[in-house]
Amino acid sequence: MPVEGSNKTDNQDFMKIFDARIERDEKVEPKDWMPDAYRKTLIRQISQHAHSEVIGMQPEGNWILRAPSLRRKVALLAKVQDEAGHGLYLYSAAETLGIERDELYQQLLDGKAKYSSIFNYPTLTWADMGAVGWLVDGAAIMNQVMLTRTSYGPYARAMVRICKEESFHQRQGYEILLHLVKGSEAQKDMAQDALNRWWWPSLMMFGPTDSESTHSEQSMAWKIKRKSNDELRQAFVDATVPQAEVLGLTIPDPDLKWNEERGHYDFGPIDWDEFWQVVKGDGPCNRERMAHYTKAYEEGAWVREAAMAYAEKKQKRREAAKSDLQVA
Ligand code: FAQ
Repeated sequence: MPVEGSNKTDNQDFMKIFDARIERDEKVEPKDWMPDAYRKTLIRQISQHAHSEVIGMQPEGNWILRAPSLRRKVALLAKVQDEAGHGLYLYSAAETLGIERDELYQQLLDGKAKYSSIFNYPTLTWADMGAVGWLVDGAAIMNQVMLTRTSYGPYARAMVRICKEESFHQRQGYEILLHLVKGSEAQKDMAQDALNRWWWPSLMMFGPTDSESTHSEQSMAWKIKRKSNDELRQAFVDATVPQAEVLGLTIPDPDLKWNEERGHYDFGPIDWDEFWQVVKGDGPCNRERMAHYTKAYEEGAWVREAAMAYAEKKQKRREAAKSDLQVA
């Protein structure tokens, strides 16, 4: 594989081939030449995405033991396990770009890598399991369906499977709320309260407005992103408002209104100060999430060591068998 910076003329030629590939909508694969900045952008985005899936297990994991029935417990357990699996596919996709998984973990532990702002909010009641599935997974799907068409092959392929699983997650969340709104007044109030708390943070998940987004322009040019943060946020609002109507719940936004001319819902201003505060580590649960992650990482050291020792033993056996064959 040609190395960037090895020769200026070569790199210009490789760049032309790369640009033409993007232009033709062909996937870039791990062994293809790619600009260093493209590789770095993907490592950043895919690893942040992986970290989000893994840290994202915490708010719901918190309710597995308190699920109100066996059926709910089984569904929630399966969902949380799926999120772990998504993290693993995504770490594997990031590794194809030439970075070790341990380094990715370390970046998260050192606070150098981000994870989605949404997972720094607390899950206070059972209705939050409904709201997280409906809104958080709903927002994640909106973003990830676009990413099934991203230009980097391994990321695009991981997204196809992840989206299928996320759509089960979204439905299980919506179904929890559907059940609650048909219940007692107290249950309906619990569902409304969860929507009130999760609505705005869910809109923030799509990232800063296009005018404030540092990476969007380049990522769109490279077809890593196919739709902008604001486009996706709007699509999410348009898809979610009718779902809230079916639930008989009120979206906590007095400015929310159908705009006939635009063919979209208008919605009120997002509190970007809150968003940046959470992103910078000062949200309601940032410290708790990282403390839990760090503890789990440290306590899992023996598993990683055992897996490495087993892999080395297998490798040695394979090599011994190979040299026996050569002698024979
Ligand atoms: N939280 O220039 P942009 C899930 C940062 S998966 C924290 O617009 P970009 C499944 C951004 O990194 C949820 N930071 O950035 C699930 C950048 O900072 P940097 C995760 C954020 O990359 C459900 C800076 O702001 N999904 O939920 C956020 O072009 C339930 C400027 O932003 C993905 O990661 C944020 N919300 O666009 C699991 C999808 N937004 O890196 C469990 C893949 C922005 O320069 C339970 N990622 N920032 O230091 C993407 O599509 C993109 O990375 C965006 C951001 C759209 C998130």
